[in-house]
Amino acid sequence: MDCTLIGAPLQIGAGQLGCEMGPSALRIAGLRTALEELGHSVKDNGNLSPRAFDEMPHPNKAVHHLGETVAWVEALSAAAYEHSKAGMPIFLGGDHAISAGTVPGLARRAAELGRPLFVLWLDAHTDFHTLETTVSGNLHGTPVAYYTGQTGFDGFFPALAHPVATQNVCMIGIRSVDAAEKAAIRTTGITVHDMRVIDEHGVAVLVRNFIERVRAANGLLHVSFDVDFLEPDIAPAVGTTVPGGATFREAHLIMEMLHDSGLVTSLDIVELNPFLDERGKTARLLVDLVASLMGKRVMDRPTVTG
Ligand code: 6HN
Ligand code: MN
Ligand code: MN
Ligand code: MN
Repeated sequence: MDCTLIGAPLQIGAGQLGCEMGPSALRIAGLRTALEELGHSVKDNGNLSPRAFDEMPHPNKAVHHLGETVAWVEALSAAAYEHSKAGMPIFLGGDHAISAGTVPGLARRAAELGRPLFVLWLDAHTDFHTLETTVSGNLHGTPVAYYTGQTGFDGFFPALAHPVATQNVCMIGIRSVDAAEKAAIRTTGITVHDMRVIDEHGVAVLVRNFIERVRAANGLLHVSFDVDFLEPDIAPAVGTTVPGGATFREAHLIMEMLHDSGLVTSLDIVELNPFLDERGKTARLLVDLVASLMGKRVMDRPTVTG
């Protein structure tokens, strides 16, 4: 497969600085080599940067860095659209606000192809705030509400030409949801698999069901991987750790099943804050998880035989 690496060193969407170093850490941890060893061809497109921007005040005084975020969203949306025309774009975040750009750009490409876009959201959080409901004002908490076309962004974020249908979004790993998000997400078609659902059923059945829905609809599948999806012990390099996350094997199994599905067309790796890492262990784990998604397996046969 032809993979394109696109660095998106956005950090002001998060509550603490450091995600700017995420793309570098993923490169230093050997992402390119890991993909090449699996037989993929890799083009590293370097890092994006936003156009010049002005401060953009918002009635919700908590909201910060809105003008900068909007400039990034525009740049990312354009880049995602362009890079989705050939091969598989892999976006190296950057905080999760990058997905407010990547997903709309991919949705534009999907609409052009006449195929629906599906999103697998692997995260401790639902990121379903609007500019009006966010309490922290950290805009990495808002991308899902934006790209599914909820009101509460109008006049600030770019108008959305191709909102993703909420029925096409599946979240796994959820364990921290603010009150406003909880109330809003209930009224949508989003599938929210919280950690309890994983405990009761295991990840395999959840992922298999979603994959089958994507396949039946001839969809494109975007995977958005937030580092805090993982258990903090194995992935400390993120500013929003929540205990009780996915284990090493749960995460790898999801990646292996996604690979076997052959349906994944794009990927975000977000929220890696190398400033909080322990000797690069989180960055290395992420590279290994991407390798599983791209075909690395323990034995030379599909790990999951169904
Ligand atoms: N993320 N709901 C919290 C907030 O500040 O709005 C946490 C957001 C986390 C964002 O996971 O990318
Ligand atoms: Mn997130
Ligand atoms: Mn998160
Ligand atoms: Mn919040």
